Amino acid sequence: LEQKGCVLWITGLSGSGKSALACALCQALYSRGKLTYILDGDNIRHGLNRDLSFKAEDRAENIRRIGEVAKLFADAGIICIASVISPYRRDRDACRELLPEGDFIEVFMDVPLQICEARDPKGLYKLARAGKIKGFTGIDDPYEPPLNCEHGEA
Ligand code: GGZ
Repeated sequence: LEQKGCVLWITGLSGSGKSALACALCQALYSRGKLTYILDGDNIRHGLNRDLSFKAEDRAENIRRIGEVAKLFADAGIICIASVISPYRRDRDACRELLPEGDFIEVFMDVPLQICEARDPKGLYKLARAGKIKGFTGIDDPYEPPLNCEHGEA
């Protein structure tokens, strides 16, 4: 295997297109003969992280575990694509610290709440507005955009 592993960390609101970008990247890299693996927040919350809620400390633990798993994939020479809201800058920065300089590439889905909410692919924003989901990111829970992501200014 000639490939060197790394972590592509895609952060942004629900409905911003993180999973779609991860999928497109995975296909583009595959067609170039690269080995990739996607860690998707929504999927991992059904398995590895099914014990975690959406309160701040559980989001932090969710991100910590995903960061550690992503590092394992990178160590194995795989391009690991993490697509998770990861709303707290501190939690993302802690994942960055796990990897050698340059091996953690942070990508910000810079899509305004208004657009994510208009898309509302799973109807979750509607539920959050109705108060049926409490602590929904962007509605009544914070999202801190990156200040130092790898693809230009936030
Ligand atoms: C944000 C929530 C919430 C709350 C359920 N806040 O768009 P989705 O549906 O398919 O993906 C979202 C997913 C977020 O999981 P993450 O592990 O990426 O979040 S974090 O990084 O903040 O830990 C959304 C759904 O779970 N979802 N409740 N309250 N998103």
